[in-house]
Amino acid sequence: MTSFDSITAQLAAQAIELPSWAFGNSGTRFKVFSTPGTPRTIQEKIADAATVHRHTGLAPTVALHIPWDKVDDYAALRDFAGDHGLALGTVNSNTFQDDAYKFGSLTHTDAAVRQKAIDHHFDCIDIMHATGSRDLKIWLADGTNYPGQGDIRGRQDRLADSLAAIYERIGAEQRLVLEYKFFEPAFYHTDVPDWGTSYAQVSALGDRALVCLDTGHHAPGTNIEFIVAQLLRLGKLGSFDFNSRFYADDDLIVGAADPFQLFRILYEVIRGAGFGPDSPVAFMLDQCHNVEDKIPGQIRSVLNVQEMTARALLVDGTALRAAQDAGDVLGANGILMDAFYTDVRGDLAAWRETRGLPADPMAAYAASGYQAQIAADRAGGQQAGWGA
Ligand code: AOS
Ligand code: ZN
Ligand code: ZN
Repeated sequence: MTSFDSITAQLAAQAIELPSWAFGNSGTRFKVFSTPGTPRTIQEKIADAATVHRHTGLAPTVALHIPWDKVDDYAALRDFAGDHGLALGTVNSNTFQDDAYKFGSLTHTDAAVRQKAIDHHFDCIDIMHATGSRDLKIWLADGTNYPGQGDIRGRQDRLADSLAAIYERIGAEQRLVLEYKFFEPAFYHTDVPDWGTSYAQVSALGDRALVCLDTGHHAPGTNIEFIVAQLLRLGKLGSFDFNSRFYADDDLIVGAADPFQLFRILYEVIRGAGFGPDSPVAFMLDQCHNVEDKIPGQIRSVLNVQEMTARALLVDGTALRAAQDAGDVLGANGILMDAFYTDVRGDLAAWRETRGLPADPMAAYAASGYQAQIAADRAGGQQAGWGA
């Protein structure tokens, strides 16, 4: 098997973007619990994201959600993030919480509603110029609940027109990533339900339009690593929203539900040249911490991604290909499983110390006093999505 020492340079280049909304309170329609120390402003969310980065060296950027993270001066917000050792990352649009969007946004039958949704994306692009963000991420809540409620095909055509207007506006260095989701909040059909639809829509736009794969947005049993392999083959995998699911869009800590699936996904990312500083694939978390503390939740998440990345990098590709070519079914499977079963935690801890990071970021955070300090300092923390 490949040695740990030979993979550290690749590990050192790993970057995982944190979602600003992961630091806000979240929950279900039954209850949103508030957690002491929850940020009240985007500046406090950035300070918390910086704390995750300080303890792990893994999370140099934070994604914004507009209008949840709306401020008057985005250039100043960029400087604020820079002062905390972070850059601002992906800008996420929001066309799902205005009454006007009850029956759709970019797909709506009413041209005025479609234009309102397009204009919102134009605002997001302006923000991206001020923040220095590369990616505009579009996730749509559009869809229907009952057969016959909408013209599925007409909605697809209107979506294509709306996306074309948005794509035309993005800058030469910017990208549009289109996320798919097979259900929720619409339950009969969604307008971008699967990777094929996202691929068809972004392919019609151009090279800087790519697919965003949210690991929680697939039916049970879906082979997600196959989708990863295919999109990389087609040059259309733009980004990941990492999280994990037991049942639906649970937005739980990545790697918590099925570490083996995360390993298999990361193996295909590496196999398809989707990993590394020159890769077009952005790693992002898209999670909610409903009952656990948010900062350790995010620390645990990036560490899970790092651990499974290390294991995937340990796969002996030469031996695996030889076994595959020889038709050695169990030999090939054994080579993959050897890497998956390798406990890399000790090696990672020792390597972190050589880089001036805590060997155990979870323990270091718990001992830092930061959680007690924010709990004392901040009263009335915000729900994720407040203020919109
Ligand atoms: C929604 O299910 C998607 O996963 C979005 O990427 C994201 O969670 C949302 O934009 C945050 O509200
Ligand atoms: Zn997502
Ligand atoms: Zn989701």
